[in-house]
Amino acid sequence: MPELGYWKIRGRERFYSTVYEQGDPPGLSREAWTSVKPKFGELLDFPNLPYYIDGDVKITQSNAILKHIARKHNLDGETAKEKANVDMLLDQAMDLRNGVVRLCYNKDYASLKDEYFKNVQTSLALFEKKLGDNKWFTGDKITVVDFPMYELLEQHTRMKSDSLDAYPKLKAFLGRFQELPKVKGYLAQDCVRNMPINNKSAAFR
Ligand SMILES: N[C@@H](CCC(=O)N[C@@H](CS)C(=O)NCC(=O)O)C(=O)O
Repeated sequence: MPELGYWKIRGRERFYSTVYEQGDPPGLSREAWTSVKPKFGELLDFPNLPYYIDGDVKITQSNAILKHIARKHNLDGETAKEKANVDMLLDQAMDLRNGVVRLCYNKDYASLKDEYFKNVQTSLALFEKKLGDNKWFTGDKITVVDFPMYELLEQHTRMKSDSLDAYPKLKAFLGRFQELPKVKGYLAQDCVRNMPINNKSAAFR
């Protein structure tokens, strides 16, 4: 079974999971990972978290990992147009993630939050328009993109419960995704429900 190495925070897919837990405050030690990271230099070209080891595929970079898993499960789009959309949306989702991660790990989270939610409207409106009347972000068939998009949009509603109220299509997408039987079963597990989104050093977990 493939191995995913990551922090003890929310992750995805069926895998053999190696979790690295950050130390508690005040030290917030990253030693669980940094103490073994040099050893990973023998296995990985660019040691980092997450890493993914699947036979002779040994990779880091979140989107490379997602695309590898997607190709194995035919979730990377069918036509050239769909594949291009998948690639674009994965990077677009990463841009959204980087913005929200910057906020969540900022010690001034409380004072910056309103400004963040004001500014993110432009981005949410574009995702709403892109989704349109499609079931999934690239059309009728679910692709890998729908996974990080679910994760990110759901996180926004955790941070601010009404954050998708102006985006009925995004809201319906969240409902549709979490009703998929396998997703529903996955999300119902205590270990998933109780898994924080961010590390202990974050202001919003
Ligand atoms: N571009 C990389 C970023 C990787 C990254 O920044 N990982 C963070 C956690 S999200 C980390 O703690 N890495 C451990 C390290 O820097 O050694 C990706 O998308 O995977």
